[in-house]
Order: sequence, then structure tokens, then C-alpha cells
Amino acid sequence: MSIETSTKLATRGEQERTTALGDTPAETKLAKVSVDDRCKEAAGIPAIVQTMKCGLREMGVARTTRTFLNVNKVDGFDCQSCAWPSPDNKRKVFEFCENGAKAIADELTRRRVEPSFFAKHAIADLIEQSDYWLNAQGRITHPMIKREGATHFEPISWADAFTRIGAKLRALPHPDDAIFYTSGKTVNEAAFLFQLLARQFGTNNLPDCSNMCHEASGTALTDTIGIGKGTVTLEDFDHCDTVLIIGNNPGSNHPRMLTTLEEVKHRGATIVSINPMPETGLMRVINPNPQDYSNPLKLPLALLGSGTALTDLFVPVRVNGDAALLQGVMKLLVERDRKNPGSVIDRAFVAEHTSGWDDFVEGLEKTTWEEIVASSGVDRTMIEQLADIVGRGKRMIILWCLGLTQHPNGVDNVRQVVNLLLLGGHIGRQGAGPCCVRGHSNVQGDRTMGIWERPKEAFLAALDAEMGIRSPRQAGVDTVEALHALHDGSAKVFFAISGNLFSAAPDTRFTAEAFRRCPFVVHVSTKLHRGHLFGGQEAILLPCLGRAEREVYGGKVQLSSAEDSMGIVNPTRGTEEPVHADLLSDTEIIVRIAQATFGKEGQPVDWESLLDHDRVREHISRVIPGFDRFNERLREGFFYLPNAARERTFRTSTGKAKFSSCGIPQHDLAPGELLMTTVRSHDQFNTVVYGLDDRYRGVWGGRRVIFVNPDDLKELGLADGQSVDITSHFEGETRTAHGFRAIAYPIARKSAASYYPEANVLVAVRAINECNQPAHKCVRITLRAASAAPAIAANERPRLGP
Ligand SMILES: Nc1nc2c(c(=O)[nH]1)N[C@H]1C(S)=C(S)[C@@H](COP(=O)(O)OP(=O)(O)OC[C@H]3O[C@@H](n4cnc5c(=O)[nH]c(N)nc54)[C@H](O)[C@@H]3O)O[C@H]1N2
Ligand SMILES: Nc1nc2c(c(=O)[nH]1)N[C@H]1C(S)=C(S)[C@@H](COP(=O)(O)OP(=O)(O)OC[C@H]3O[C@@H](n4cnc5c(=O)[nH]c(N)nc54)[C@H](O)[C@@H]3O)O[C@H]1N2
Ligand SMILES: [Mo]
Repeated sequence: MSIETSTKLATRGEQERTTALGDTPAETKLAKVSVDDRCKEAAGIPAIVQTMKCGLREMGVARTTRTFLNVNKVDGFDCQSCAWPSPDNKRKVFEFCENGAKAIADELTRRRVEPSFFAKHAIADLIEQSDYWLNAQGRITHPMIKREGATHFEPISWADAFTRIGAKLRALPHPDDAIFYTSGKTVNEAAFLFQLLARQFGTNNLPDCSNMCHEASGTALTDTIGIGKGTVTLEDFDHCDTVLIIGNNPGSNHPRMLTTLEEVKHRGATIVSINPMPETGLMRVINPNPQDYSNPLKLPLALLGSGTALTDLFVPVRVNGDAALLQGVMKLLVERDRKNPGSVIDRAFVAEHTSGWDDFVEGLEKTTWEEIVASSGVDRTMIEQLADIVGRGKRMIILWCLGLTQHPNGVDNVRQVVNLLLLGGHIGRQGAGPCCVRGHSNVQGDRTMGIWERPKEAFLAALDAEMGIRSPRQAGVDTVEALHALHDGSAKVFFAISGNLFSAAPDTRFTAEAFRRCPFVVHVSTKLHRGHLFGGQEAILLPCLGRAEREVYGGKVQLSSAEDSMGIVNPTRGTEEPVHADLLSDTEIIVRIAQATFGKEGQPVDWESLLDHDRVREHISRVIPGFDRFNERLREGFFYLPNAARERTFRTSTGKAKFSSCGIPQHDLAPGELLMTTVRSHDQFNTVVYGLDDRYRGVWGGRRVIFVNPDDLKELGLADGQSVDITSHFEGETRTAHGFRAIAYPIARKSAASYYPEANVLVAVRAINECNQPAHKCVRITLRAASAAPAIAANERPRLGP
């Protein structure tokens, strides 16, 4: 079967046909791409310039100053960008990064999407615009509805919108016909209410962005160490001697981590980066510490230097080669320890705290070096070098992100990380452990609050006892199952609070069809996105307050909370005047919909009382372990959630930490085939495209690019800069995306990378791993010279150079 994502993109008319199928339109055909223009180091002056430029452009002077001072402060708001923690005791004047600033400015922009905008632009025309253009139109200010058969969105009052949503939900034959999607932008209090709404309604259909993000990590960690989270804290970075960074691009996605890494480096610890791409932020960094912005004496010296080289060993693993690489390292370590017992393996730890050793070692012995080198794309000498570093380490942290999880064997990839840590006893020891780098600022908190399609009985029982409801026990759908349910027509209502499942999902054309078939789609959003435009027969768009805006109820500014990547619950309190007076908070929208669905009283839950976050937290404190005295502790500052694995208590099926025997993938690429991964640029937050540049990779003014190793390009008979069509291959199906610019780039051989969400058309919806996570980072592709130049999206002018 062949699924063409666009036919010939020579004319506007033809582009319209493909964008109507869901494809992202090309933003420009003249992207200047030059590897020479790549930044040699992360942060430094360009980061400060960008930070100030986007702050001032979007928000003006007063708001820029105020918000930049309030972000990540105990009495301010928690940055809505990534989940990297803020230091416990050393919080600085400016505790944020360039990309945090972009997220804040993007949320508090002075631009507005008002009813007149929707009257002017037909939905069919909006579909022609790029993601960048859609987001750049500004904040949505009024509830809007697209009625069945209508060409435009039109305004609807809040009251009518709630009544309509309540009526649609009540009219469903079965609660499981509704799907309740969330992304990690919601705070804990809103997340708790959202899952309560779904469960009182009678369904566990609570898919979330986590299903596409760290689902593999949660699954592997729960299986092997008994908790679905990492164990390290920021303090551990003060004590580690070795850090392995696998499949993460912190320079763009967790820039504040660079401060931590720079300190680690200055202490003399060894840092290894395992990545098909030599990411700028991993290689060298100049003064990522924004504290110095306020120190006129320190600033020039630090900024003008050549910065700190971070990575001691860069391992250019090929895409999906990590399981094999780690297998090779462990094979060497076990052999070395056999020759010199106790030199590498922490035998006491292994004996006392682990299970599964014999099978694990047998698996290592069975794997041949030919398989390891072929699958990893790394030669034996470099694997020996890596084993030397790991073998020496007494306190090792392994830090990973999506480069490990979004693979067909994503769960095994993370199990391999655990195997390597267990070998040396690097868990429950100061300065050591797994560090699963989470994405959205509160994605970890959402799961803790019960946003999960497969909740545990203990959670449901506690929720029922506290709230007086009877939660369903049958598992709900995750995101991929939700897409199938929408596509086969069994899902009748899709309700999303934050996020953009449409653009985040794999297989864009399948997803577009799935959304089109859904009779009723509701999005609670701050900004306009493509998902709003494909929503069902009838669609409602509800605008809400963002993280930085004041939420007032009963005369009281509401305090909220968010859990970061290290299990720390932080207070967050919007400090800014809302961008429009009619906006409601996520919390209030959930409460009003619950009242419209269950009747004004909301029985048995007193929904009206839940507009007060203190009341919500009282319930949370009695339902979720670790939240006792929630209100008091949040007002005192942040607090750590319990983490038994950190104390070497492993709540697994064997009562011990588990070694796993993991197979390694055999790719058997045919001549001309490459494995493509999908990545974020420096100018986006997930599906939200802030700009068209990717400074660190030297890409300017366009996103429709594919990075390929120069030797592979040569072998394929393609030139650097040539326009190419990409075809993906999955179980006999092909999908083609047209008009990408090939870039000769120092990426590992037989690997390629392009940007998400433009490349999502190429990811098959059935390409998933054992926890149903889409394999967004492992797509088998071929390239050929483009059949035609891509058309340019409306309203965007091509631009040359930075
Ligand atoms: N500014 C900003 N911050 C963000 C986000 C954002 O979009 N913008 N997104 C947030 C979210 S939700 C998340 S989950 C995180 C994502 O954070 P990351 O995981 O850093 O995000 P990606 O851009 O997907 O980058 C994946 C990295 O893995 C590498 N990689 C790709 N395939 C492989 C592979 O097979 N093996 C190895 N070893 N490496 C591989 C890529 O080269 C890249 O460096 O960031 C969060 N923070
Ligand atoms: N090919 C490919 N696909 C991927 C990935 C990849 O690496 N490659 N990564 C995956 C990952 S890790 C993730 S997390 C998902 C991301 O999937 P999502 O989390 O669903 O998507 P986002 O782009 O973060 O959502 C952006 C929207 O959230 C809304 N929003 C922002 N702030 C708020 C708020 O405070 N309240 C409300 N109600 N709405 C708000 C805005 O309208 C904005 O348009 O994508 C996944 N898809
Ligand atoms: Mo994510």
C-alpha cells in the first residue's frame, strides 16, 4: 500500500489538496542551510540577545522585566517550558533560560486571535497556513464554535458552550465513547480535576502526551526498579564522577541543565554524550548561568571566553543503535570483572539487591561483536573507550530523553540503562542513578495526579473513598488506541485540555481522517493550532489562562503546583494580568463542564467547592501518597515526593531491582535505506513553532529539511542542498513526503533526522513499542530527488540568511 503525503507540490492548488489531508504546508522554499553557520557553543551572547529580543517583541518592557524576575521563584510561577528542576537553595535573580523566555513570551504575547479573525479566515484557508503562522497570530480570547457544515468558527457564550458540551457527553450511549486528552501544561490541581471528571463520568479514557514521550521509561523503570521515575536529584550532580547523556539535546530542550553540566565539568567529572548528532549544547557551552547577567563585572569576561567543553567522549551511535552499544559496554565490563573480580561490578550490591543476573549474563554472552558493531554503528575501539570510562566511575548518573524512548524497542533501551547502572551499584548511592529527563513542565505531575488510562486499583479505591464516586475499573485508551477509536468511529467525543494531539501524533493523514470522523471535538487552548482545524463535525474551542497569568477565585489568587523531573513539587502562582478579561482557568472550565454534565450540584462531588485549589489539594492529600499536609508544605515552598528506589527499596515483582536480558535490533537496511529520527529545532516547543531558525544546527528560515551524513548523500547520488522526497517503509506500506532539503550534516552513518511535526506524516500509526508508544525516532526511509519544488505557505516570505 502506498500513502502519498503530497502528490506534486508544484502549484498552490495542489498544495491545498495535500494540506486538506493533514500535511503541514512548507513555510518557505529558500531555507538557507549551512553547516558552517552552526554555533560552535551553546548559550553565551546570542542566547541573551534572543532572550531579550523575543521578550520585548512579544510582551513589551514592563512585562518582560516582571515575568523574567518571577519565573521559577517560590513566590512566582513555575516555568511552563521544560521539567528540569530549579536548584533548592541557590535560586538566582534570573532563574530561566533562552527557551523558557520564548515560552513565556509566546504565552503572554500582545497579539490576539479575536472573533473578527475567525470571521475573516475560513477554516479551509487556515489549514493552508504553517504551524508557525498559526501560533504567531496570538492568544485566543473568546469561546468559538464550528457548527456542523460551517466554513468558519463563530463565537459562542461560555454558558452555551458548557451546556452544549454537557449535553453531548450525557447523550453518549457509553462513557467510553468519550476521550479525555491532556498534555503536561496543566498544573496538578487541574489534572486532578480532569481525571475526576472522566472517572465520575465513567471512563478511564485518559490518554496524554506522556504516552508519546516517556511511556517507555515509565514502563521499564516500574518493571525494573519499582517506580516509574528516575531517582537522582540535583544534589547528586554535586557528587557524581561520571555522567552519560543519551538521546537528549539539552542545549535546546533543557538549557538550564547546561548550568548543572558546566558545574559537573568544573568539578572534574567525566561527561559522555551518546547521540547520532553532535549537538552544540552537548559539546561546548558559554556561561549558561543567567545569574551572571546581573553581575556587570563577571559578565563580559565569562561571555567573551571560549566557554567550557562539556563532552569528554562523543559516541556517534547510529539511530536506534543504543541497545547494542550498551550491550557491548556491559559485555566488556563483565569480561573484565571476570578477569579481575570486583574491579568493575559491585558484587555486594548485585547479590543483595538484584535479581535476574544469570539470564542477563547469558544474554550478553550470546550477543556477538559483529551484531553489536553492526547494530550500534560504533567500532569496537570506541566501545572499549566507553567501557573504560564507565568501569572507572564510582558514582555514575545516566541521563536520557527521547532518543532512547521513541523506538520500537524503547522499553528495552531503558532496561539497558538500568542494567548498566545496576552492574556498578549506581542506584541509591549519592551522586549516582537514573535521571529520566522529562519533557513538559508538569508531565510527571499529571501522571502522579491520576492522568493515566491504566490506573492502579489502590489509586481508584482511594479516589472513590474520598470523592464518593465509583470509578470504572476497565482500562481506558492511550493515545494510539485513541487515534484508532477516532478513526474507526467508536469514539464520539474528543475533549482535550491543553496539547495538540493532532500534530503530535504519528501518521498525520490517518490522524486527520480520525479527527474528521469524530462528531464532537473540544479543545481548551491558549493558542491556535492545526488540531483545531480538523476537529470533527462540530468543534468547540475554549480559550484559557496560561501558567503566568493570575487566577483569582473568591478574591484569592489561586496557588497551584507542578512536579518537576526529579519528583519535586513546586508552588506556582500566576503573577500577570490575564491577556483578556473573559478568559477562564483550566480549573474553572473543568468545573463548569462537570456541572453541565452531572447537574448543577455535580453530585456526589461538590464541584463548586473545587474552584478553590486549597480544597482540591485537601482531596489530593488524602488520595495520593506523599501529599500529606499538601497545603501547608506548598506554602512553605517546594517538597520532595517519596522515592523508594532511592533508598534501595525496590517494589518490583521479585522485591529486588531486576536485570533484564534485552535483544538488540537487527536493522538489515537495504541499499539506499536510512533510519530517520525526528527532532525538535531550537525554535519550537513541541508542536508550537516559535521561529524558523535552528541556530545550533545552522538552519535558517525553514524547517523542511533532512540531515544526512555527507558520505551517505554521496552514495545516494544526491547533492548537499538538493530538494528530495522522503519515502518511509513500514511492513509493506509506504508513505511519501515531498520537497525536503537534504543537508550534508555530521550525523552518524545510515542515519537521518528531520523535524517534528513536519515529518510525522512518515511515521506509521502501527509502528509502536510494547507500551504502545509511537516509534517517532526510528523510521526506515529512502530518498530520491524531488519531483517538484514545494509550494510556499500563504503569508510567509522566504528569507535568506540569519
Ligand atoms: N525549548 C524546548 N524545550 C523542550 C521541548 C521543546 O520542544 N522545546 N519539548 C519538551 C518535551 S515534551 C520533551 S519530551 C523534551 C524532549 O527533549 P529531547 O529528547 O532532547 O528532544 P528531541 O529534540 O526529540 O531530541 C532528541 C535527541 O536525541 C537524539 N537522538 C535521536 N535519535 C536517537 C537515537 O536513536 N539514539 C540516541 N542516542 N539519540 C538519538 C537527537 O539527535 C536529539 O539530540 O524536551 C522538553 N523541552
Ligand atoms: N515525530 C515526533 N512526534 C512527537 C515527538 C517527537 O519527538 N517526534 N514528541 C512527542 C512528545 S515527547 C510530546 S510531549 C508530544 C507533545 O504533544 P502535546 O503536549 O499534545 O503538544 P504541545 O505542542 O505541547 O501542545 C501545545 C498546545 O498546548 C496549548 N497550551 C499551552 N499552554 C496551555 C495551558 O496552560 N493550558 C491549556 N489548556 N492549553 C495550553 C496551546 O494551545 C498549544 O498550542 O508530541 C509527541 N510527538
Ligand atoms: Mo514530551
